[in-house]
Amino acid sequence: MLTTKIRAAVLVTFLHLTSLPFFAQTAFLPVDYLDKSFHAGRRDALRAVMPDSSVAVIFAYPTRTFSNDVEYIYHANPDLYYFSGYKEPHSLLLIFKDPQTDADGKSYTSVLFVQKRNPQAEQWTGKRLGIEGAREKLGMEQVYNGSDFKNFTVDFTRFKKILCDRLPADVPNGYDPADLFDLLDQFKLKAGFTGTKAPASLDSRLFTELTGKLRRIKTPEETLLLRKAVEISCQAHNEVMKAIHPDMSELEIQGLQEFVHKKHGAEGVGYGSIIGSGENGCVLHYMENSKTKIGGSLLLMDVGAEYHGYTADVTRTIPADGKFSAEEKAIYDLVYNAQEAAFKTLRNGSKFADASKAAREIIADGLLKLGIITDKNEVGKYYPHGLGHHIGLDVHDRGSMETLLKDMIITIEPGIYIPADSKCDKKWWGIAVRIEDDLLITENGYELLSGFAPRKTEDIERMISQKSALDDFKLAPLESGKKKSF
Ligand SMILES: [Mn+2]
Repeated sequence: MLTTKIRAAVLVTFLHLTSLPFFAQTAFLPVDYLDKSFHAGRRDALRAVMPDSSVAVIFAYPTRTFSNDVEYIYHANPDLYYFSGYKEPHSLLLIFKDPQTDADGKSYTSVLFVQKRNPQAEQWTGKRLGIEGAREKLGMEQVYNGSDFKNFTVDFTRFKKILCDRLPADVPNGYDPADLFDLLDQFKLKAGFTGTKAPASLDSRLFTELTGKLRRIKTPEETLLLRKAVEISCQAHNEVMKAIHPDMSELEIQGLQEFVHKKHGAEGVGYGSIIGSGENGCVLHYMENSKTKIGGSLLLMDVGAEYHGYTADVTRTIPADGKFSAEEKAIYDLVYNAQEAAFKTLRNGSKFADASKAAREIIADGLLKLGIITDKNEVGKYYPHGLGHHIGLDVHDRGSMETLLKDMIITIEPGIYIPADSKCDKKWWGIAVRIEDDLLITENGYELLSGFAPRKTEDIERMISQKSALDDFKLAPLESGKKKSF
């Protein structure tokens, strides 16, 4: 990767370049993105529940520094994507409850401010949709460059409610006079902020509530993308099961998981992949994955593919040596039974608290019987987290799940974690088990979307005994690794 210092010099040389040939940008691209009618439908659905005289204001997420002049791979704000399909930074979407009229007397209900086309910048960071692209590809009627927001006549003070998420903080003011910093700045001026104090009409609680009500119920298009993300994730887990060997490293297993994702077109992961062998599995969000040899203990893998923005969330815990020990199986079966008990409660209209209670009861009873705890109230020591959450454009997707409804897609993920030095027989030390599945709530029950990857101990052992195409994937040893001294 080149640095921006070189970039500045090169820019001068290539100023005459406008854009890449058209065919190079359209051939062999995925064809199953959400359609513009989906996003238009979501805007209509939001407008239908917005209160009278209100406007929803949705800013792009800021870009983030990875190192020096290198940025993290950009992730779009899920709300902005959901309601417009726009995935670029430095942008702003307005959605109005009541139709507005432009200077030509044309009525509109939403406005998108996009990143301005810039051939020089696009040569470095990729093609921008611009005004025309946002009109054609996203079907947005009112589209302007971000630089037009400053003089755009919208009097935010006349709305009874300005619905918006928490505004992004610590946003740097870059060289672009219409970057996110400026958009935020101009919004605050227009909306009547006094210093950092927001006007009384600004309501992020209601924004969260209304968008959560929409986003927690998946449309058929979204369900299809989530099904795909989940199936890809399961296939990755299965391939690791087949290929696993105690000599492997945690990083290597992460690589195998993510290789399968990408082989199937998943652009990334929905969260940092968690590959914890032995006691590392006790760290709930362990992402270092630094152990060079997983050995023969249990391996906890919490890895989910993100496909076209929608992320799976699947955890499997497997014996790296191919066979669960008696202690490992005892703990595993407890988690499995807890998960099954939770599954049984699920259906349209059921209470998530009932699923949580069912799972917690089984784990508490089981730990008591095994002598790991002496009082059921101690269960939280070894099962310290909740039972599940929505998935979608965020891995912890927005929306209440107090009452489960048809077409929600949720995870059920009980776990037991027994770190060394716990106050129990040391034969249990270092055992960590989580089983996490993704389920579609239906009228009378649920559909297990992640059933592609085995969950029962005997099925996992059978999967591990299978051959993997990756068994024969051998790389030459590193020459630099042979050197013993400088
Ligand atoms: Mn989860």
